[in-house]
Order: sequence, then structure tokens, then C-alpha cells
Amino acid sequence: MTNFKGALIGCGFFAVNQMHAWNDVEGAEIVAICDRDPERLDIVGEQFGIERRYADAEALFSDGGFDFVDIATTVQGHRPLVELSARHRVAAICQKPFAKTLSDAKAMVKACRDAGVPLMVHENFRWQTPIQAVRKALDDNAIGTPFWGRFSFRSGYDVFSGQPYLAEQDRFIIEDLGIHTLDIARYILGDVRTITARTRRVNPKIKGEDVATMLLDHEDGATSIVDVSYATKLSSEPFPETLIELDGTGGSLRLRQGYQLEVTNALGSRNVDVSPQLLSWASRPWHNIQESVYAIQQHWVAQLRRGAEHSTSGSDNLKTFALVEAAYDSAARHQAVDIGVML
Ligand code: NAD
Ligand code: 89Y
Repeated sequence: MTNFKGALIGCGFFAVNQMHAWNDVEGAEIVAICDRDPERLDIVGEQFGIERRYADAEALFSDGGFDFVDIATTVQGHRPLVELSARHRVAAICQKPFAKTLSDAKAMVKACRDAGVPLMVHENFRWQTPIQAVRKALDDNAIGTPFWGRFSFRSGYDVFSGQPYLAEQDRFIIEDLGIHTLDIARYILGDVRTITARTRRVNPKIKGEDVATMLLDHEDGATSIVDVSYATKLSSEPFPETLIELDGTGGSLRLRQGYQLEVTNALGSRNVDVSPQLLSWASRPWHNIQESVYAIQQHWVAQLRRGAEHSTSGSDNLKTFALVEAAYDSAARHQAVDIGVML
């Protein structure tokens, strides 16, 4: 079977994980890279042996020779690069956050739909091994119908040394990290009717909010809490684990720190270790995220081959991105926000 050829745009902090994962993915290879920073371009080009290097995305597309583009820049580049890709009728993967605003995200989905090319958001957290294990427990009816949930990410990990731009943005934790937690809540309990949010900034050295607490009414009737913090100092640092509690009509489920999943139902209680693998190029504590990068990129290839929609397609991600925008709106106005009218 022939490999899909890809080009990666944005050779920064996180793209290195994507490049390692492309080496492991079956059915795809990266043939060209692009970064407007010549130093980053050379570092990644040398590390991964990529000869075709571009400082400018227009020049990359003019030369062509690839089936898809993997956009790993920060958010400012996402809309112009996805639209450029659509103009060249090239399939696109776009990092999260999908866009700066929901109206930009809608325009990006439309551009790719009109061009007839697949668009997937690199929303990888739902692909983490522990999150997949929770999804499977629900699919196996282990706790009946869930009616309540909590999706929690509380940490004191220094994310600013690797990603300094995070300290300078007006919006921080919901847009950067909570976006993943909200996506997991949707993936596990379904789409959301309304959201209510409260935010605050605890760390005086950053500009945006680093704590958010959100209450979600899911369309199927479940209620959930999504709480995220980068201001929480704990005896044992959980970064980057998402902890989950679910109560259902037939039992309950707890995904605890250390990747331990406890399921309780009429048969009793059982605990399963759902730790992610440590891939050859991965390092703790990031290995959970790194494994999910490999998983989502393998999914990209599998769905391209089938001609089927991706789990986190652009149109699916509009429903996650709407929650981000609605959470900021709710926190500003101290009111619940209706998601349906935004989509
Ligand atoms: P970064 O600033 O380290 O890297 C971005 C790179 O893109 C830089 O080298 C920059 O020069 C380049 N760039 C920007 N605009 C460009 C353009 N128009 N053309 C060519 N090159 C361009 O940022 P990062 O920390 O690697 O984050 C990149 C994205 O990845 C962000 O959107 C971030 O939210 C996301 N991210 C995702 C995860 C995840 O688990 N999914 C984790 C971390 C970061
Ligand atoms: O940028 C963020 C992400 O997507 O996952 C963790 C992170 O790197 C820091 O919050």
C-alpha cells in the first residue's frame, strides 16, 4: 500500500512529538517541513532527516508533492493556513485550539467542505489510553446509563517554560487545556445544551485565567462538572492526567491518579491499570499525551484510507470550540449560555 505524503507546518515545541509519531505511523510519511523561524526549521529538519524545508507556506504549497498538511503552529496561523490548504485542495490536520473565534472555525470548516477535502483537529486527549478505557467501559454497559460526571485536571506543573506564550495570552487555561477536558466531557457524556462557568487568575505572573470551574447540561440529561487548574499544588503532581468520576444507573466509575480505573457495579468492584505505553521516543510525564499523538495520527491515516469522517473532524470540533467560547462568555456575564444557538 502506498504511503500518504504529508508536509508539516510549524516546527516548534509540540511539533517534535508529531514528527516522532509520523515516524511510527503506518501508511504516512512527512516529505517537507515549513517554519518561518530558520533555526527551528533546521533543528527539526536535521533531527528527522527532512531535506525539503520552507520558510514560507505559500512556497511549500506552490511546490506541492504531498497529500496532506499537518498544521502545528500556534493559533494565529490556523485559519490562514487551513484556508490556504483548502485553496490547494490538500487535506488538513489543524492543532488545537482550532481558531481564535467560533466564526473563524466555522469559516475553516466551510472552506474545506467546499473544497471537498478532509479536515481534522489535532484534539488528541480523547485518544489517551485511560480515556479510551473509560469510553469502552460505558460502551460495555459497565455502569448503566451515566447521569453525573466530573472531568478534572488540577496541576501545578510549569507549562510556561516549554510554552512561554501561554503566560502572555488574555485567555489561558480554558483555551489551552480546558478545551481538551471539555472535549473529553463531550466524548464521554455527549453533546452539551448549556454551560455555566467561573474563572480566576491565581498566578500573578501570567495574564489569563489559570482556574476554571464549569457546569455542563448534556443533551441526554446527564450533568457534569469540568474543573481545570494550573494553580494547584499537590503532594504528588498529576500532570497531565485527566481524572474522571461517573455515576450511572447500574454502577460507578473512577479514573484515579496513577492511571487506575475502578468500576463498581452489581458484580462488585474491580480495579484496572490503564497506564499509557511509554513509546520509544516518549518521556514521562508527557508519555500519556505523546501516545495519544501517535493514536490520533494513525486514526488520520485509517480514515483517509476509508474515506470516512475523523473522530475529531472540523465539524465535530465546532461543538467543543463553542464550549470554550461559551465558557468565557458565561464567566464574563455570570449567566448560563445556550450552546445550540451558537452552532
Ligand atoms: P511554538 O511556538 O513552540 O511553535 C510554533 C512554531 O510555528 C514556531 O516555530 C513558529 O515559528 C511557527 N510558525 C508560526 N506561524 C507560522 C506560519 N504562519 N508559517 C510557518 N511557521 C509558523 O508552539 P507550540 O507550543 O509547539 O504549540 C503549537 C500548537 O500546538 C499550539 O496551537 C498549541 O496549543 C498546540 N499544542 C497542542 C498540544 C496537544 O496535546 N494537542 C500540546 C501542546 C501544544
Ligand atoms: O498546550 C497544552 C496542551 O494542549 O496540552 C498540555 C499543554 O501542553 C499545556 O497546557
